[in-house]
Amino acid sequence: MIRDAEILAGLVETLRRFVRERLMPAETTVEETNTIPAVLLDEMRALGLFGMSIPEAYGGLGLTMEEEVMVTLELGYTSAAFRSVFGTNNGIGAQGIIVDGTAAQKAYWLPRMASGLVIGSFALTEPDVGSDAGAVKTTAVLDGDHYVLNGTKRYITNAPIANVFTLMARTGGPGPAGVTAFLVPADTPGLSLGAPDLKMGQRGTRTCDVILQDCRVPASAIIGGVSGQGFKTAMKVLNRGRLNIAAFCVGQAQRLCDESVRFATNRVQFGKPISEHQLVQAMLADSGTETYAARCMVIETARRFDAGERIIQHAASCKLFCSEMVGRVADRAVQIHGGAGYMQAYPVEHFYRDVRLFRLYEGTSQIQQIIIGREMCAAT
Ligand code: COS
Repeated sequence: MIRDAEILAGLVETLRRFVRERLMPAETTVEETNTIPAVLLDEMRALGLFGMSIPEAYGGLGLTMEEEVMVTLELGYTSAAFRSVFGTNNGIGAQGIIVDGTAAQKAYWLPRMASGLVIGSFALTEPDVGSDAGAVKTTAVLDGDHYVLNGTKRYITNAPIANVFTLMARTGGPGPAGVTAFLVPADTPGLSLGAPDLKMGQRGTRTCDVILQDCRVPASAIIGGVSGQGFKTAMKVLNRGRLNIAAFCVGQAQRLCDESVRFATNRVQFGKPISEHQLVQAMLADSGTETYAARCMVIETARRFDAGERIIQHAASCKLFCSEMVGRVADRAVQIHGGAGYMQAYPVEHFYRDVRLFRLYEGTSQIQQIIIGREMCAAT
């Protein structure tokens, strides 16, 4: 749902300019320094990027899903590291509070997250708990009016800069029904961070372990105030997150298509630009077509989301198709660039590494297939 087409067009245009004039020129610096320049973080805060999907009542822009998708298509045109710094505040770091939080939790945390002064993060994965998210081993034991948390969370995006974690821990018996979501401030005694993870790509994105050793949080830190609901909260958060990632993948694919066209029209071989060679045109055509198909499906699913439809299957389909699609597009982009595509002087080199993660996090492609298959069978 687009509430006001003119306002959205203005926002999209502003972000398009910001991406092209401010973020794209900084891509090489981010690659080299593994850090996002502080001045750009300030500009992101000023543009409201940290609170895009947080309701207006709490100081955010309150974008609908369709609006969020249109904006994300633009943001996907540059390095994924930029998205990851504000992405958790709009997505997995804040959505748990938005969908299931108490009034007090929303009133306290959301305005702080919307302004970007507080960074929210999402801690579900553990050393032994990845795809089987209902098997969380981190324990939360009631002691008076507090819970005592013990365990390790792994590969947690933005953990090194986070102020608060939506953290899933076990309060009850085995399986998803025993999992509870807590809001754990990063400065809680007993919470510490592991060494920074060294990753294949997405340089500038910070991840590390979050370690809990007798970390005490009040019972009021439970999202929604009811224990045993944490797995469902996490899944609801991921439904939306998967759609957002899918839209981001489309933005990345569009950039890769444009880089491929630019290179192919300038590179001359056998006496003419390689864009005039049919085998290169075939690669461009496949990438352009897949990017367009992916764009259509994310917009369609966002509309369904805004209409209140059950979109579990469609969000998983978007995540599956778009993340696999951008992998193919990145591979072709490197191929079209030839030897140049393997060189760091060309952006396709790091995009190729960066996009590999989209098939893994917020549910692997195989998990998306399981979700889609289950939903299809349940619907008959
Ligand atoms: N949206 C809303 N509710 C959901 C849901 C979804 N997408 N998926 C499951 N649920 C609900 C179910 O309806 C069920 O509720 P009831 O107990 O009321 O019936 C409950 O949650 C348990 O679901 P289920 O039995 O399907 O749980 P499983 O252990 O079989 O989990 C999958 C299934 C594989 C879907 C889940 O573990 C998953 O998504 N894993 C991937 C985790 C992931 O993405 N990790 C990345 C971490 S963040 S980077």
